[in-house]
Amino acid sequence: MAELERTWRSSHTGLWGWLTTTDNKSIAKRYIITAFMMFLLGGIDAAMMRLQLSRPENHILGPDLYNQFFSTHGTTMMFLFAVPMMTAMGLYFVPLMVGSREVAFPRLNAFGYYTYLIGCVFLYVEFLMNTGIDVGWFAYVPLAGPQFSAGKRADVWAQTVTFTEIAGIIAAIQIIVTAFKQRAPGMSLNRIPLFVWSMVVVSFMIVFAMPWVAVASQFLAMDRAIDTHLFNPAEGGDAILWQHLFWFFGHPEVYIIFIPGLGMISSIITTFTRRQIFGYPAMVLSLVATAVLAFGLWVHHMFATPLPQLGESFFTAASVTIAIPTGVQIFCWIATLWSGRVRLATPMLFVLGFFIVFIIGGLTGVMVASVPFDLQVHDTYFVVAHFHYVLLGGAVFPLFGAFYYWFPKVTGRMLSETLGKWQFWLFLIGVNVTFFPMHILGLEGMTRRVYTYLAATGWGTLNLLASIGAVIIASSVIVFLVNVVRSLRAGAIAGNNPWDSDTLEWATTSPPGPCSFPDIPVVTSRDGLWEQRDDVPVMTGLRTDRREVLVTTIHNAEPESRHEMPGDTIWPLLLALAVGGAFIGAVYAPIGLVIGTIVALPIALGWAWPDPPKGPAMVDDVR
Ligand code: HEM
Ligand SMILES: [Cu+2]
Repeated sequence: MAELERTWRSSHTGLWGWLTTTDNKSIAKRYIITAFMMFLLGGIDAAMMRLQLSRPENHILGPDLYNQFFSTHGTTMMFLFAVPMMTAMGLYFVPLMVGSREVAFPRLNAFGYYTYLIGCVFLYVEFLMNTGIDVGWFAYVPLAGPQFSAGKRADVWAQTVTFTEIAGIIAAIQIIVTAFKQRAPGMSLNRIPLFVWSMVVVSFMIVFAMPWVAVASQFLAMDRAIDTHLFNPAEGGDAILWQHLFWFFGHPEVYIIFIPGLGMISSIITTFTRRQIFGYPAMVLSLVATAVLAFGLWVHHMFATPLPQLGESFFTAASVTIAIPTGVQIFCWIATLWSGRVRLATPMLFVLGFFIVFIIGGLTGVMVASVPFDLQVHDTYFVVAHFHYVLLGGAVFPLFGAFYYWFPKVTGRMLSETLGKWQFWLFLIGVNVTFFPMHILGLEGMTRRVYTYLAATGWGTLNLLASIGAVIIASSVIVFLVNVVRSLRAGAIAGNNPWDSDTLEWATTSPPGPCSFPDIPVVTSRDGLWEQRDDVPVMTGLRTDRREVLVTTIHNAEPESRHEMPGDTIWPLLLALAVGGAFIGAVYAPIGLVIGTIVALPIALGWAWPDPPKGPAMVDDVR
């Protein structure tokens, strides 16, 4: 046991240990904290916009700064907060929930995180240098092209996106391989916790969706840097092509953000009703169906472009259809809540908030799926209201619920329930006071992305209301931060399984030790810990002097082989710096990409160089 701890603990101490660690829990924790900081920064952007819009003819920000604020806010929230936060939760909890000691590729995992971090720093440093992006979060050409967007702002957008795409794809690969090949023995496909399923589904979506925007944003960068004219109609390019490429990624992106939220909801409902979710196969199949359908409706973002009537009808139909699998899940949850005894702890409150807010967003979604209605409200605050209801309802409510639920596992201490309830009510009220009036503003014709409006429009009162709502949201987030700080210092000690949950992450200590599981648990039913209580059967046979994980078969999770994980190393950080230098350099001069690549090559070689052998190998004896 002591040897096992030593093997998995970081091989260096201090700063060097911090920079070289590849432990998935450390990396995921940094990911979560960084993504939360991005939520706070994006929130500050939003607060500035609400300040500017609180009165008619206000001149606090001015048009140029307002453009930078909404673009930075949207890009931060979508690319630097929501998706990375979700994948980070997956990187922390998927291995624990399937009973494994590590993610599949720990070094690559560290590289992914550092790439993401560089992207975050890059965006905000540029913002401070007055090269903040001002092309919105979807950078439409020709506006973002070389003809209409001089300077570096659109390039900064293109490269920020690239960083997060790399990190996202890496995280997705980790999650897929960990969930399919490293599950504890006995966790057959039909015993995988629903949160893990949601992360697997989302990871496949990431793998299919993100390359599109990565390629598109590079095309944009090339159009701008070396005149490729891919999106320039005057030279045979196509501006609408940008919209197709972007939204073929962009629509699935929204589902990538909230499907993990659905998984969190399932985990929380299971625990706080003490019931398995009603209709497990239906739940899993709905997740898969949502993912597949999500790739067939991107054109509903483009109803205002010239489209054949048949195309419009098809994409309307597809957009309405996707409400069905989500509806199925909602009914399964309601059935579960109906049949169980609900404990209204804070995580469960956020689930109820999710129901209210997400369903309103879903209903306005069905409304804008209809072309005549969409043409009326396109580019108005009605759409801003709609997508904030969906994103806050589908992602942020579940996330806060998940924070309250899993905080004890990650830190070993409970968050305060009293503060939790305060936070919840402030958040629920704040979100509705901020965003509900925007529906009306949109119907009255207030367009999005305008830095001010005339008093004669009569929009002042509702805008002031929305701004007051933003203050309430901010106070809710402050309550959360206070709660976290207080709990870290003096919160109640959690113990292994404070909520009496069923899944495997609760079988180990809180926080989990360096090796996560001293012994690999064996799964005998979907009820997990509820069936076995403190007496979880375990498997032995992994070496204690090496970082070994158990590899199991995809279908039934039968032990197949042992796999040794590489040790801690500095190479991922160095490579991320080199790649970061290449991309950022490319913004200022195309040659930067070449120099960065040349620097990256020897680093990649160093990374690939085999570690010195650690004594003779042992025969494979897990079977
Ligand atoms: C926390 C409270 C939030 C407030 C008060 C807020 C407020 C705003 C405001 C005022 C705008 C600009 C509207 C305009 O001028 O067109 C905006 C745009 C946007 N917001 Fe938020 N927001 C919040 C949270 C979020 C979250 C959590 C997400 C995503 C996960 C998000 C995603 C976006 C996007 C994608 C845009 C569009 C940017 C663009 O037009 O390019 N927001 N938000
Ligand atoms: Cu969409």
